[in-house]
Amino acid sequence: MDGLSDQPMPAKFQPENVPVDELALAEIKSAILVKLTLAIGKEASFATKHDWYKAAALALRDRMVHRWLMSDKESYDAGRKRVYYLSLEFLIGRLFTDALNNMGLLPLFDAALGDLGVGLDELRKCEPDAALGNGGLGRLAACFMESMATLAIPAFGYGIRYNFGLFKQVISHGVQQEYPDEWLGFGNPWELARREVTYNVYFGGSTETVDDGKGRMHVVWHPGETVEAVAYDTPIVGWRGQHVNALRLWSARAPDPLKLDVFNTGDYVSASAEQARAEAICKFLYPNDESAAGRELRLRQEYFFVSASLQDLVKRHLESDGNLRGLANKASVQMNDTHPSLAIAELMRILVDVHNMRWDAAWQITTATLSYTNHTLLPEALETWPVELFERLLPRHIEIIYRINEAHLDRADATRPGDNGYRASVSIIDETSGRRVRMGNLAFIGSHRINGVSAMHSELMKETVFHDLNLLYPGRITNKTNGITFRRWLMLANPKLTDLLRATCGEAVLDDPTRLVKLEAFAGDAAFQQAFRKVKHQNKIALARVIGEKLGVQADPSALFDVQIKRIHEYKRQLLNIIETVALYQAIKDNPNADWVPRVKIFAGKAAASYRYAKLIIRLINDVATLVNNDDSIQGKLKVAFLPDYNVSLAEVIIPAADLSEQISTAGMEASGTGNMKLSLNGALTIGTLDGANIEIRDNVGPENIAIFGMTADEVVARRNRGLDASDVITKSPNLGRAIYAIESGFFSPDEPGRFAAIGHALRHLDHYMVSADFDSYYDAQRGVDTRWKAGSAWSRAAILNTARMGWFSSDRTIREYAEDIWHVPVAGQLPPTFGLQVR
Ligand code: B1N
Repeated sequence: MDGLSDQPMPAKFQPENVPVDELALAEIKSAILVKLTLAIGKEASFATKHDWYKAAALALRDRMVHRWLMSDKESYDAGRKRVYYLSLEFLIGRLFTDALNNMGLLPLFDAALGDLGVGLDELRKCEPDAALGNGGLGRLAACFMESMATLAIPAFGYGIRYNFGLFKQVISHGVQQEYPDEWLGFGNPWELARREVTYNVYFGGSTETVDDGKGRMHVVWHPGETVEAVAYDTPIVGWRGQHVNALRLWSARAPDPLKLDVFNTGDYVSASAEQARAEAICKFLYPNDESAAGRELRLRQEYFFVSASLQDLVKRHLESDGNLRGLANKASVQMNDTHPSLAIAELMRILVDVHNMRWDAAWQITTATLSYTNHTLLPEALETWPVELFERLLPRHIEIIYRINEAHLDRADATRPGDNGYRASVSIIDETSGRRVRMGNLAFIGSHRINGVSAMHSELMKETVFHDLNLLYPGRITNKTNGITFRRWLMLANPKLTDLLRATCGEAVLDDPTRLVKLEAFAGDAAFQQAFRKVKHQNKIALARVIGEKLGVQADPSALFDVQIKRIHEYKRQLLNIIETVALYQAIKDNPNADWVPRVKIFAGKAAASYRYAKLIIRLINDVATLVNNDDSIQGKLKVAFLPDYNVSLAEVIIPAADLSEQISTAGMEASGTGNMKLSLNGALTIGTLDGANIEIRDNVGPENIAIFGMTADEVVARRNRGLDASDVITKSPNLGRAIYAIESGFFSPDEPGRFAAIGHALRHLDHYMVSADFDSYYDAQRGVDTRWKAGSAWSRAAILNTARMGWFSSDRTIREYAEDIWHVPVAGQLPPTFGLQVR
C-alpha cells in the first residue's frame, strides 16, 4: 500500500456540525449535576467515573422519556396498529452513545461533560454491555428495535430480563473459561421498573371440562403453580429522536416471596424456596447458539415470557377496542424463531377459554395476528419437546395443540388421502423417537407468514425443513433478508468514515443510505482513495492498540487485517481459517524472503460452554498463535490474535479496522449472517462461500469486489451423499496434508502431542463440514487476496465500492419490508402529514 498522507482528519463525529448552543449547554450541565446530587447522592468532587456515567445517563433518559410519552400518546390517539416483537434474545450492547446520537445530543453532552471535567469516551466505557443474546439472532432483534423506532412504527419488544447475560469469556493458557455476566451489578439507569404491570403466569396442574350452563362445554385449567411476571421497560429511541418505543423485559418473582410461618420455624431455605424456583426463570440466558436447550427450565422461560406478553397486549387492546375480534387489525406479533411459538397455543387459550370465543373464529384471529421468522435449518437447532413434559408443565396447551393438529391433519389427509408418510411429516407431533412436539411445525401452522432471513435460506426452507408444509400452505413462506442499523454499525462505530461519507455524499446520507452510491464516482480517485485508506489506517491503529493491551501481541497497522468474528461453530469453519493460517506459516518458513503480504489473523468469538469440539478449536487457534507470534524466522509477516470475550462493544472496535472479512461457512448452513454486512459496509472485502446473505452481498457489490470460493450448497449435499471420507482431497493437496499433519502430530502442542488428534481424525475421515474438501479453493482465494492487496489502488477501489453498494442492507429496508408484507403497518413517510414531533 502506498504512503498515508498526514492531512488532518475531521474531528469527532458531530451530526451536521451544529454549533453548540450555550443555553442548551448550561441546561445539560445543570441536569447532569442535579442527577449526580439527587439521584446518585454524590458531590462532584467525590463522584467516581461510574457515578458520572449514571448521572449523565439519567439526564439523557429524562429527555427520552418526554418523547416516549409523546410517541405513546400519538399512537394511542390515532388508534395505530402495534407490532410486538417476541424474542428470547436482545443483544443490545451499550446504549449511552447510541441514544445520544439518535437524540441529536452527542455534541451537547460531549461539551457538557468536557466542561464538567469528565470525558464522554471514558464514561461510555463504564456502561456494561447488555448481552441478553448469543449472536446474530439476538443482535438482529436489537437492530430491528432501533429501526422500528426510526420508522415510527409503534412497537414493543418483549423478552426476559435475565439477571445474567451471556457468560464472560476468559482465555487462560489457550482454554476458554466461562464466568457469570453480572451486568446489573451496578444497577441499570435505562430501565424503568413497572411494578404495577404484573401478570400471573401459571404452570402445571390439570384441566377439567365443564358445562357452562348454556349448553357449551368449556375447559377450565386448574394450575399447580403461579409465577408473577413484572415489567421493566427500556426506551429505544429512533434516529433523529422522532419516535421512542419500549423494550419490555419480564422479571419473575413468586407471589409469596417469603413464607413467614416457615421462616419462623428456623427453616430459612425452605421459607424462600418458592422465590428461588420462580427466580430461576429469569436467572440466566441459555448460552447455546443454534442448538436446542432441551431443558425444562428453557420451556418454562418460553412460556413465562409468552404468557406475560400476550396478557399485556390483550389487555392493551381491550382497553382501547373493547373486544378481541379486531385484534389482528391492531396487533401484529412477530415470533423470533420458534422460541416464542407457544404464543399460538396461548393466544388460542386466551381467546377460547378466557374470552369464550368460538374455536374457528379464534383460530382465524390467531393466524392473522402471528407470524414467524425461521433463522436456521440446522437439525440440532430445531426445537422439539417431549409430550410428557408438556403434559406436566402445560396441560391445557398440549390439548390445544392436539386440537390444532387434528384440523391440520384433516387438511393433509384431504390433499393426500392415505399418504401416511406425508401426514407424519407435517404433523405437529413427531412419533419417530418417543412423542415430541415440533415447535417449528406449530409455528408454521399458526402463522400467516413464515419468513427466512436471506434469499437463499428462504428458498432452502421450501426445499428442506418446510417442504411438505409449504405444499399444504402455499404462499406463506416469504423472504426478508436481514439488515443492520447503520446508526450503530457505521456512525457510532466508525465516526471517521462517517465524516468522510458526509463530506462526499452529503448530509442526507445519514437519513438515506442509498445515497452511498455517490461514492462510486470516487472509487478510482487517487485523493479519495488516500482519504479512505487513512480512515482505515487510523482505525487499525486503534485495534492494534487493543491487541497489544489484551494479548501483548504487536500487530503492524500496515499489515492486512484479516478478521473472523462470530460464535465458534463447526459450520462457521474457524477451523478452515486456522488451517490456512498454518499452511501459510509453513509456506513463509519455506521461503521467508519471498514477497509475502504481512497479515494479522484476528479471531474473536465464544463457544457454548458444553460444545467441546468448538472449545478445542479455540485452543488450537491460541496454540497456533503462541508458536507463530514467537517465531522470529518469519520476520513478523504473520501474526495471530484471538481476542477474548467477543461482544457488541468489541465488534465496534474490530469492524472498522478490518481489511478482509471471513464469511466462510459451509454452503447451505449459515441462514444469513449479519457480521458480513457490517464488515463490508465498513470497507472490508469479503472472502466467502455462496451462503446466506453473502450471495446478496456479491450481487450488490459486484462479483469482482468479493472473493468467492468453495462448493455450492448443492455440491455440498451431493458430496455428503457420496460418503464423507476426505482422503481423496488430502492426497491431492500437499499444503493441506502438511498442515493437518503438523496439527495432529503435536507441532503446536508439544506439551501434549495428542491434544488435536480428534481434529485430525475428523478432517481425514468425516469432514462433515467440508473443511478438507474446500481447502484448496480457499487457499487459492487467499492468495488472490494477497495479489490484490499488493496492487494497493485496486484494493482501495474495491473497498470503496463495498461501502458504496451496501446501502440496501440497512435494517430500515428490512423493517419496511416486514411492515408492508407481514405486519401491514405504515412507516414514517406514509403517515398522515400531521404525524411526528416537531423536534428541531
Ligand atoms: O440468526 C441470524 C442469522 O444471520 C444467522 O445466520 C443465524 O445463524 C442466526 C437457537 C439460534 N439461527 N439460529 C440461531 C440462536 C439461539 C438459539 O438458542 C438458535 N441463531 C441464528 C439472524 O437471522
